[in-house]
Amino acid sequence: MESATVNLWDKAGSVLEGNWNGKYGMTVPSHKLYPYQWSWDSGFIAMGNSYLNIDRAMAEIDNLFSAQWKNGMLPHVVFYEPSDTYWPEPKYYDIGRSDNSPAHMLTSGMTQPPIHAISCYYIYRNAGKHARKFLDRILPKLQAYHRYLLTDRDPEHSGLATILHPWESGMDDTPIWDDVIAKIVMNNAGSLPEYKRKDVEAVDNRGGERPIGNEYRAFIYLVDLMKECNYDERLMQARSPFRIKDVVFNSVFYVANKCLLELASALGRPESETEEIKCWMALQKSGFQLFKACLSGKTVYYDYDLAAGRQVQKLTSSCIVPLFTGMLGERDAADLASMIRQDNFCGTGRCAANLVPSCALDAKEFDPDRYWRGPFWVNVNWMAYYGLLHHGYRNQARMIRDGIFQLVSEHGFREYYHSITGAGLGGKNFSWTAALVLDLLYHESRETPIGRIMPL
Ligand code: 2M8
Repeated sequence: MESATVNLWDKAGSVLEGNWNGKYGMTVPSHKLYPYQWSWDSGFIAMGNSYLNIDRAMAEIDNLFSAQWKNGMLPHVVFYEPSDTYWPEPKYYDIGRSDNSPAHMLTSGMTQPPIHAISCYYIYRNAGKHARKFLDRILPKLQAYHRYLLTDRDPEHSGLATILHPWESGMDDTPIWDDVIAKIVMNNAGSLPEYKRKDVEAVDNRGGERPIGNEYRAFIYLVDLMKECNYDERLMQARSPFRIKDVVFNSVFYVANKCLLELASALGRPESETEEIKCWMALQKSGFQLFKACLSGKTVYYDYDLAAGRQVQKLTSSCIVPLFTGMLGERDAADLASMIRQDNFCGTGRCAANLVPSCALDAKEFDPDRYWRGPFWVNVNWMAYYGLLHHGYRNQARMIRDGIFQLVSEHGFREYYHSITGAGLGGKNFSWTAALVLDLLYHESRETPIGRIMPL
């Protein structure tokens, strides 16, 4: 590696080191702002640590899964000890209302994109025999999680899991659910929950980068509704105004199933398990038709709002993420690659780097510094990178990778970046940004696990 990249490698490693919590065997996303263990953050972190410290990578996943619910649900936050810098606090979720919740731990009552089988595939490729015992105990848990997503979370048998809260998508305030949120606010005018937020204090929020007040109140309204339903899956789906088949969640899920299948075959799991995964993948593949649409003669993918019975046709970074699945035909892939090159994404020269902003530049909702409504996020661009590479758009993929390197070199490992100025925003020393930079740096010289899995 050249000295600039060695430098980045070392810096990324120290971010993960600094965020590691040895007492509980997990890594926080960023001190103060996110003081607990977050599910998909830990998935990305384990990928990064699979290059640096395989024992930590395994501990990260083991500890997360020790909080798995009895129905297979993997909670999006695991609370170890109280912190006064984040709200909702551990007890707010009151998970004892559900017979499925673990008795020994405090967790949230919802999930997040199921990235973890991909992380376990990284561990398998990078650890060899050392990971055997870990994989033997984690595989049944992954299988149970994926089964939960395609049964309890897909009563329609569509092959697509439904999310019941914006936080389950990981892209909290994306414009995709503006209409649903607006309806919740309108229907509950004057009665939305009041509380004291801590996230706006934990981060320098002078620019107002975090989600706005009404959005946050609607988020808490939805948590309260889940609690009222005692986290009963059927009841939640019958009562919730927020029921979305989400493109990013389901794209990640498809790749996770690819990895799970590889792992199950490599470890000699029973045929019933590998067959089950193959059936899921076939169903998922046909399910993606629900997302497919045509925009100016080109294929694009949109979320589907089950409650409204229609696609949510908003141009955000989600639209191009199906590239990451590797399941698209060459024409559809070419359409998405060209969309990334267009003026309203990377093409204008208006942006600080050649990266995909979280919302299209010409959308009325575009806001270059507000959370998931315009800034650059490294994890979504990492997905775009591998998707482009897989479909043969090598130069375009390199532009994305270089854009990420440019931002972290100039502005540090931040949670997200202003898409016009490139300024770092949100949490500092952010774990998944560091972890994914490690993966991209490694990919410079050698094949990475995800690079191997894509052709499947
Ligand atoms: C953000 O979400 C949390 C709620 O889960 C929050 O805003 O308080 C999202 O960016 C999510 O994707 C991420 O996992 C989490 C921790 O980094 O922060």
